[in-house]
Amino acid sequence: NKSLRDTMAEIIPQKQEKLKKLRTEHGQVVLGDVKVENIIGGMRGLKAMLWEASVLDPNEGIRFHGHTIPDCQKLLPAAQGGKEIIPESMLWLLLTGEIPSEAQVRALSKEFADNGTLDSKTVKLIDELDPAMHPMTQFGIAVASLNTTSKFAAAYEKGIKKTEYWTYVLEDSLDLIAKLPSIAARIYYNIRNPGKAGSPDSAASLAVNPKLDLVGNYVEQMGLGGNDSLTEYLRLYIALHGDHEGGNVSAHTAHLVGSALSDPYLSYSAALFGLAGPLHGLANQEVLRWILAMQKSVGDNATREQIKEYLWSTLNSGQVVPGYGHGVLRSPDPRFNALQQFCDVRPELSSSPVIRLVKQVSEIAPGVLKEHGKTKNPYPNVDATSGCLLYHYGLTEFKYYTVIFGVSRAIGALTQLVWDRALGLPIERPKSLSMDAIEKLIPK
Ligand code: FAM
Repeated sequence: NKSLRDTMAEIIPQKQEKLKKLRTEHGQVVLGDVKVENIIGGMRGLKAMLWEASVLDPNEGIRFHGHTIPDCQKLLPAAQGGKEIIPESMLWLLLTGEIPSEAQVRALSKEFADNGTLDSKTVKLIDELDPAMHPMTQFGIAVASLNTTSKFAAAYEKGIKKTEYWTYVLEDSLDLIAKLPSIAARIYYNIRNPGKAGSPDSAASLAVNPKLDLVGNYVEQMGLGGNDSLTEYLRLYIALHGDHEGGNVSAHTAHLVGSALSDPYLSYSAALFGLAGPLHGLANQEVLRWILAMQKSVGDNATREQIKEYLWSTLNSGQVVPGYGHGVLRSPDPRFNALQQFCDVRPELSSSPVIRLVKQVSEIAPGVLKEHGKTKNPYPNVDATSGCLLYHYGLTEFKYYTVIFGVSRAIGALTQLVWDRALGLPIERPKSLSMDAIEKLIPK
């Protein structure tokens, strides 16, 4: 039952050796061409980033160190008394590539609870933010402000060896992951209780119970404790949203900003602002808005034809169908399937009108999107259902949904940041070209 730090210290030299070999023996191997269309097409399809913890197969979906989601559901320890994967287990797998023991996961939960309490300055900062500010903006501000506590930034200022960077980045990352639920819950409290920010009553929302796992605490801190189904859902949701290889906006942003040796708080804050875009993390909020509008229009017992018509009206008005399509995936998202299965085995969920409608749409929309003929992937992505479940559980503040995604994405983005420094990766600096410069390179 080795500690996480000892496990990392053991694995890192092996990985460093592997990278050195790749560079010296295969550094000149060509893995693909750069086409003009890659440059003007958001770098789609360019194999241009190192990302250790997960690889997205266009057809099979995400694999975490080679493990599929169903594998992880079988292998990774759950919370005490729970069945679903917890973020602590997923973080251990992402960081080390190993399946943790139950004792290792419990130790990590305890460490997070011990370090989860926010200092009074951070609480004051959050409480003083304009409650009308989007919760993701509040989240990014609070996370960035913690950089005053960065062990990496302090050590760098003093002068440390490059080989030591990763130890400080790991400490900061674990500290940030421990505090994210407290920050997120504080923002939630202030949205739900206008005018009560900083009141004596609000202090209760910050208490961290040393006996609970990360999500167990988060749910209590949001004031939603006592609902085991919601707690289990959030454990699964947060574990599954953790990592989706490196090229997505939030993950890539953390990696890019971190490559300038900005500390983990600044790097992850930048990632959160990318996550806040409607084509990325905000999609779950958009899906819910769209599904509720559909429900209002077609009612609770909609026919196939009515749903088809509604889908066409969305497409014909020039909008995307939110929750469908993906930059890399070309099949139904296994994260969507996992959340759908979570609903299928719980009658109180599968009979909920909104969740029923989501399922019906997922059976009909692929045909409509194929006929529409634009999107390369007509299948649901994870956002097609995630927000609707939150709504069912009574989280009716749509704008808050992406914050929960933000609590999750940290486990993947910060894992890679540790590896970036452990592997000594350099500052990222791709070459850009103007249209004139591209034209000059085109063979006549
Ligand atoms: N509905 C209608 N049209 C769509 C579409 C959808 N769901 N998805 C893609 N298209 C269109 C797209 O707008 C583009 O049209 P134009 O050529 O007119 O610009 C065309 O199909 C080709 O796009 P693509 O290559 O298939 O997709 P991209 O890689 O450019 O974009 C997404 C990927 C996810 C941004 C895009 O599918 C989309 O906008 N989906 C809806 C929003 C969404 O669900 N985002 C969440 C993604 C999720 F995985 C996450 O990050 N959380």
